[in-house]
Amino acid sequence: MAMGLLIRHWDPTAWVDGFREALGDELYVYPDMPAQEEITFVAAWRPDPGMLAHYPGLRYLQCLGAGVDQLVGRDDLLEAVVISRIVDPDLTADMTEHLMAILLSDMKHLSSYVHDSEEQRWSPRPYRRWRDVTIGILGMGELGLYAAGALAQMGATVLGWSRSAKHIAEVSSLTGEDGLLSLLESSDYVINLLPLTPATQGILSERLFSQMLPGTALINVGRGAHVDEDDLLAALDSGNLRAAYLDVFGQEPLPVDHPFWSHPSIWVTPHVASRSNPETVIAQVVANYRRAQRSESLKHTVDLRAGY
Ligand code: NDP
Ligand code: OXD
Repeated sequence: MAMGLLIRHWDPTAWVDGFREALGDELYVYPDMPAQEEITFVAAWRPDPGMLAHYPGLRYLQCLGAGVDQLVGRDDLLEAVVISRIVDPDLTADMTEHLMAILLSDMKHLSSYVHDSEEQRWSPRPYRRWRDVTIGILGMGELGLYAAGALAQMGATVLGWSRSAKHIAEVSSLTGEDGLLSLLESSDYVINLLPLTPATQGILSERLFSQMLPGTALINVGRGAHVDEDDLLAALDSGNLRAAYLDVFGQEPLPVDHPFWSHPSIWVTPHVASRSNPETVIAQVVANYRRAQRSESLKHTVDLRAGY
């Protein structure tokens, strides 16, 4: 048995060095990954369409990040392949830090003050404290739950929406269409931390924007394909949505001529909200590979029917 490492769109250097140190000759690295039966376990990030069909022995596919939309439902994969993903304290905490940075910057009007100081304008704006804001989180999994707890601890009112109900101190757990509606009707900030699945694709559309409080700010750190881009632009232009902080996009990198770049109410970050850290993640991937070698169940496997 051998492991293949197939990384696209990320700098692979630290991953290759770390996996090589842990696995030595058991590791093959793309593009020097021969199509041999021996490669039964592949650790991957965004393999190109069709690439996985070259590995007839593939039985275990380990995503190097949290979101598995890039791997589930591909037509270059056998149905029997087990897919697993990353759940990691750094990935979880980094996401919460990113969300807090955006929320605080918005609440404290930091980008307006940067603009004011460029124009030598002294113009204090109203204070907003954590206790003044209601934050709705779509998706209460590994990342959403932790963020919800941290924001509630800061004093914000936090509502979380998921398929199954959660029990977490100081956070209201909502489910179903009614739950979604009450979250949208009460939140000053709506954070998207859903996985991208057939059920959630395009969910951030006119239907949801029209139910949000006037002046809501959207923070999308899920996936770009959660957003209907035309509907988002229309909601911002009508003033129903006040601002959109976007970290993920249908096409990445975001094309230079995309209207999001120049929209005055959109802030773009280049898919950096949270990134798998090779220093912590390699060990858990190697542990999963060893489990596969012993024919044991892998950690953090994906429910292929649910798609996450
Ligand atoms: P999880 O799988 O742990 O959590 C997913 C959550 O979404 C669960 O609470 C689940 O409900 C809920 N959910 C799924 N489908 C639906 C639905 N149809 N209706 C309502 N709720 C639903 O994922 P993570 O928290 O680990 O990650 C979430 C996403 O964040 C990733 O899939 C990825 O796309 C994105 N991400 C983005 C990063 C960035 O840098 N921008 C970095 C890392 C991840 P239930 O609990 O009931 O199952
Ligand atoms: C992930 C990501 O899914 O970085 O881990 O987007």
